[in-house]
This record gives sequence, C-alpha cells and structure tokens, in this order.
Amino acid sequence: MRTLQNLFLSKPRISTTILLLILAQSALSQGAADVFDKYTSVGQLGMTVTNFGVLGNGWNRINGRILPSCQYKQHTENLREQVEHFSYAGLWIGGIVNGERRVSTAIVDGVFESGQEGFELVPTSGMEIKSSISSTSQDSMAQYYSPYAVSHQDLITDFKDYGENTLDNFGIPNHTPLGISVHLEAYAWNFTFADAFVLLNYTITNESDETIENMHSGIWTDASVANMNYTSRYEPGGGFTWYDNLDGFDRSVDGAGFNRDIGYQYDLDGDDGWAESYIGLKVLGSTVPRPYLRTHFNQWVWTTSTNTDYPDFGMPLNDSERYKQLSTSVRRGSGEGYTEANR
Ligand SMILES: [Ca+2]
Ligand SMILES: [Ca+2]
Ligand SMILES: [Ca+2]
Repeated sequence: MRTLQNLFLSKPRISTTILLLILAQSALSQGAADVFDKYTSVGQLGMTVTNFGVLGNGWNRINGRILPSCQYKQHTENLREQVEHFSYAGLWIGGIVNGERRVSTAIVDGVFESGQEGFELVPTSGMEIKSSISSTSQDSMAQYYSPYAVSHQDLITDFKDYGENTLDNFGIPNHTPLGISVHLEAYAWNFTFADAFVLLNYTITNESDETIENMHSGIWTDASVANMNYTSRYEPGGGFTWYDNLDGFDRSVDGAGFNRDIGYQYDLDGDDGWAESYIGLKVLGSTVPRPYLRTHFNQWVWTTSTNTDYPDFGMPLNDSERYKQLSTSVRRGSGEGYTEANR
C-alpha cells in the first residue's frame, strides 16, 4: 500500500470557510506571544488552533499533557474511539505580485520550528474565546459568554506574513511576503448533530501597496488517521501507524447539484477497529460565489518531492511549485494502482 499523505484544498481567494469533518513551535513574535495550547473542547472533535496559522500540535507534551491535535472523539471512555487525524495542518495563501508567484505558508513538510523555511506566519494577537453558552450550570464554557459569539466555542485570532513592514521577511529563508494579514475565527458546537466538525473562517487582507492577483488559499495537512491507544506510544513504532493511510477526493454531486469536493483520508485496515474514522476537509464558501469558487486537490508522500510510481504526486519545493499545487488539481490517474469510486 502506498502512503499518500498531505492533502490540501484551495480556491481562488479571500475569506474562506473550511469544514473539518471528523471524519488536523512557535513562530517569531511581533508583539504577541505564541499560543498553541488552545483547542476546541465543547464538541467531540478536539482540534488545536494556534495564533500563527498552524492547526494541531504534533502530539507534543504541553504542560505535561498531550492535548488533542485533531482528535475525534475526545469525550469518551472508549479507547478505540479516541482517533487522531493529523499531527499538523496549516494555512497556505498564494498570489501573483508583479508577475511573481508567492505562497505564504504556516507550515510545510518537515518544518517544526520558528525561523525555519516555510514557517512564515507570525501572531499579531493572542487567542480570544467567546461562547454563546450563558449558563454555568450547563457548561464551564459559560465563563466566555458573549452575546456576539457565533458558536458554543469561538476561537479568534490574527496573524500575518511580514514583520516591521510588508517587505520585511523577518529573516526567514526564501520567504518573500505577500504582505497580508489574516483574521481567523474557528467555530465549534456541542450539539450531538454538530459536534464532529470545526468551521474555520479566514478573512485575508492585503496590507501591501501592491496588487495581488489570482489568489488561492489552501490547507496543507499532514493527515495521519491513527489511534495512540492502539499500541504503546512509548515503544518504537508504537502509538500509531501511517503506512496504510489512504487519501481521496470526493467529487460526487450533492442534492443541490454541487460537487462535494471533500479531500479525505482513512486507515485502510482500520487498525483492528482502533482507527475507523475519516478526516475530511471541504471549502464551504467565500466572498467569491460559485461557480467562480473552485476547489483543487493535491497529495504527496511526506517530504518526498519525486515519486517514480506516481510522478504527479510530488512535494512542491518552492513558491512557484506551491502556487501550481494550490491552483490546479493533481491529474487523475488511470490503470493499475488508481481507483475510482462509484458514483
Ligand atoms: Ca513562501
Ligand atoms: Ca493509520
Ligand atoms: Ca492501518
């Protein structure tokens, strides 16, 4: 079986809402400390949201605890149901400035530290929490009650891809800023019918004096459907497996006639019943209406830029290649090794 990790979706431009179905360090600070210990806790999907564009926490210990990275379910005593879905994910934004392709990335393959290439977004605020839950007898989230909350748990933050000014790349190797700021609001609910997804609402603003043409945004995801309880996470090779995580792109049509366009991953053999849920990512809408709003899908093997078996599945190495990945879909294959779902 092939390991085909990392899926992302993209669309032409500003203000995206992305649905994470169950089925997703530190940056150089410019006035705001890194926040990486906040995650959606009201529903069953526990997903870490940081203030530097990264989602997930890589299952690193934070204050002695391993917090949910993208875990479903998080409120269950049944160890088999506690499935993780990604180590990290993060926002990519691409555009063309004076004919040059630029992509600003929260994270890329194999990068985990501030100052490294590909870690290009920095916080400009902390992490504000708002909740529409008002009764403390119902939920401790009520301490964050606000009449302006959208969901049971809004996580609200801001970041940008430049330093002192929109030309300043704060010394990150090969980083040419687009000069954009991003406002992110993540929404989660505890309703039993709405506790398996998180909505991510990004508002992207051009803060530079240049025109950014043909913008695309995407979510790079190191998807890894796995259960930490399957085998001992403290033994070599334990914790989880990723060799049979398979990716796909659901292009089936919904009742309203739109393509579902869900990028997804699952564990092929389900790890003896320990990893039987999917992760899916989907663009829900934007300020750009359909049909101008388009979705693309690409995948490649972690940190692997050349794939002799599947030449189209290669990790992009620079902003020009990243822009191509954001703005086009991987060619559909045929023949042995490729599968097509029945519609
Ligand atoms: Ca870049
Ligand atoms: Ca797996
Ligand atoms: Ca497996």
